[in-house]
Amino acid sequence: MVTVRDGSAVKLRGNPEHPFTRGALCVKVNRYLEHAAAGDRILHPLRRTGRKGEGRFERISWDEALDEIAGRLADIVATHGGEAIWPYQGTGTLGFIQGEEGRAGRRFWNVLGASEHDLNICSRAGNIGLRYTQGSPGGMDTEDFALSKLILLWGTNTLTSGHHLWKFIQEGRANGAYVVAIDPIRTRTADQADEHLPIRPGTDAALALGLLHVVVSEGAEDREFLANHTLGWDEFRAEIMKYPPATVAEITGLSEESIVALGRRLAHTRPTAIRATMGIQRHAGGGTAMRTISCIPGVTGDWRHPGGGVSYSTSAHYGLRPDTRDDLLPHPVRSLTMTRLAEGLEDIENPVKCLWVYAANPMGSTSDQNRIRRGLLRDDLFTVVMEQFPTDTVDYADIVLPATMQIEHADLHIGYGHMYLVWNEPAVAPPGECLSTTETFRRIARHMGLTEPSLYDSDLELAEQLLSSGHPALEGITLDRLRKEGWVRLNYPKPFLPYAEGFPTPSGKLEFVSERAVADGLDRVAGYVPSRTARQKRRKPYPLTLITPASHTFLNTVFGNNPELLRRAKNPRVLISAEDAERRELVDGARVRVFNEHGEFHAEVEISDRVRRGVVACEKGRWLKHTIGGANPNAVVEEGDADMGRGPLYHDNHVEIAAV
Ligand SMILES: Nc1nc2c(c(=O)[nH]1)N[C@H]1C(S)=C(S)[C@@H](COP(=O)(O)OP(=O)(O)OC[C@H]3O[C@@H](n4cnc5c(=O)[nH]c(N)nc54)[C@H](O)[C@@H]3O)O[C@H]1N2
Ligand SMILES: Nc1nc2c(c(=O)[nH]1)N[C@H]1C(S)=C(S)[C@@H](COP(=O)(O)OP(=O)(O)OC[C@H]3O[C@@H](n4cnc5c(=O)[nH]c(N)nc54)[C@H](O)[C@@H]3O)O[C@H]1N2
Ligand SMILES: [Mo]
Repeated sequence: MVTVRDGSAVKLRGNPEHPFTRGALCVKVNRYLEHAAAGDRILHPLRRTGRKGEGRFERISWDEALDEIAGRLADIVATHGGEAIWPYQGTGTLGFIQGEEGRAGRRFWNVLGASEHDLNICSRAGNIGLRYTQGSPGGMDTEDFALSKLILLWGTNTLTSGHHLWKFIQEGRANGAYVVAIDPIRTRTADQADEHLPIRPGTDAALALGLLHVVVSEGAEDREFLANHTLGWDEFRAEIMKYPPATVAEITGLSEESIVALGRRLAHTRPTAIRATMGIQRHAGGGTAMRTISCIPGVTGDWRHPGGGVSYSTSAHYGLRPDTRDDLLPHPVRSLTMTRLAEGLEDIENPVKCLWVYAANPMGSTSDQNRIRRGLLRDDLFTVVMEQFPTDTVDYADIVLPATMQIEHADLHIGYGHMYLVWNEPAVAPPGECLSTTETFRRIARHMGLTEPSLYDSDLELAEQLLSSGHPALEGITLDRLRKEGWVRLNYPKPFLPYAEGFPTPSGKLEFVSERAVADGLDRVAGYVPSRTARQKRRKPYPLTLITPASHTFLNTVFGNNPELLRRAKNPRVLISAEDAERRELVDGARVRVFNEHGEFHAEVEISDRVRRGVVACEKGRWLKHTIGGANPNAVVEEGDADMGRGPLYHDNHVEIAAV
């Protein structure tokens, strides 16, 4: 809720009546108004005057910018074909009108025949893994954690990356729930849990199988559920039998006792809720890890109990279907993969001639930073960046277009951790000459003389189209009502049993074995695929496993230029165990380089018992230009693929550390 005085936003607060947030904001969004009014905000179109990467620009008018863009795009389409354009859309906003969920701008790109953009950077591997088992990545209503008796926080840092859930966990605890954090790092969430299992990275599927081994040994599997609601139990049971606790202790680096103890708890505690978010799947075996973890409630029957099941994301429950008008494509086009930006920019057969970046900051957020830089330096690449701030990516742009922020444009939002549809009414007029994503594309289309009428649909028309998908979750939810009430809960009962009427898999059951997985070249039975770093325990010359999780003070790279948040975040730190530090003669606070064959970044060493031996951690989200050494952890992240959907490998890299 924004208070406006004389046309300016003067106060921002959460709405205390919102059932999920109850008015709480996070440390970052608390500073949103200050951020929107920041002195470095981009307010006008810019044209590059210096060399690429220097970040020197001159102010130009929108007309000049549109002239140049229209000319260059028409030229590229005529000479190289539309597929030479890569519309590189990121997660800067997840809105259905302005952002990636609605695939804003795609109708325009379809008319030009631009390449498809596969936005797989965040949660894809896990989504696919869950689809094999459950048929959908959609899981529990997170509010139902208040009903759970055992809560596993598995590869998720709730208090940092999604703190609204915490109050429901606390409600569950008040009713006797036991909370276990499973994370190689003792995060602030792990600190608050009843128990922390410091698992070796990339071995979670083995732990899932080991826990189920104990469940089966206890005779606690839900036979009725297995018989009527699952597929392939005999085969999956045989897989489980390969993972007795002693073997799993060996693989995961956890004690056999702790595995047996948790297995027994799991065997005898109904309902058990598993909150597993994106941390686990940023690994070479990450899709499989989510697939196998999601088999657990199939064995325990937790899906039949309110407060039981798996929670990864709720976004699949919404049923909004953006109409990107793929019928407008002049011919089928290739798809370029977001996690493979460096590779895409190196393609000489079918070169990318225009990189159009919006709501993304690949210089800071994407794997293999040094190769991306080389790609962005290409003289023959026409780069346009739609941005709010002079990010590291903006420095490489030919043309920069000033973008609105949340308080200045209309949008329709879902959540991936809750069940409400939210309307975002603009509170103030955009500053300077900033334009929303939709308005920017409407203006370019008009400037290019494009006649397709749907390119000119207004934001409210787009919202109406989204809401009229006919999905039962949206029944009775009109735009009028949303605008009046601000948010509306989806049409689902409370508590919510998402799979009470069966699973949306081919068999209608929870599938421990999957023919679709076989067709995709994967194992038939859910099992264990180690991550790269778990596969090679002692790989020289880069023996340490680097994890790069969410930062408490930044949102990916958003807010990475906010002076107060930068002050609080202090210098980047790399956490290392005392044994690993000692072996390298590193002292606490020393400046080090973290490096491998791909590059290096600098940080201060923090010797800490929060990380297990062999594991080091440094948070994501730093701007290169505001960081010592001018690089962030993505300089050492390999541009490789997870086992599903070509997901990224952010937590699965080998490094070495040395004093500078
Ligand atoms: N404050 C803040 N909040 C955010 C974000 C942010 O940048 N800052 N980003 C937002 C976005 S876009 C996303 S996708 C989510 C991401 O938020 P999360 O889903 O929480 O993902 P991560 O922070 O990548 O990782 C979560 C935890 O997984 C652990 N982990 C890493 N590897 C493994 C493993 O092999 N096994 C296990 N068991 N654990 C492992 C990490 O140590 C980390 O503590 O957060 C959102 N919320
Ligand atoms: N090492 C490492 N790297 C990671 C991760 C990790 O765990 N470790 N996590 C990954 C994850 S989960 C994600 S989702 C990606 C995020 O990576 P990206 O999708 O590249 O997103 P951000 O880095 O947050 O940059 C978003 C940019 O969009 C701008 N922006 C915000 N709103 C708008 C808008 O309405 N319009 C326009 N035009 N611009 C806007 C912001 O100013 C910001 O500069 O990063 C990934 N990078
Ligand atoms: Mo993300």
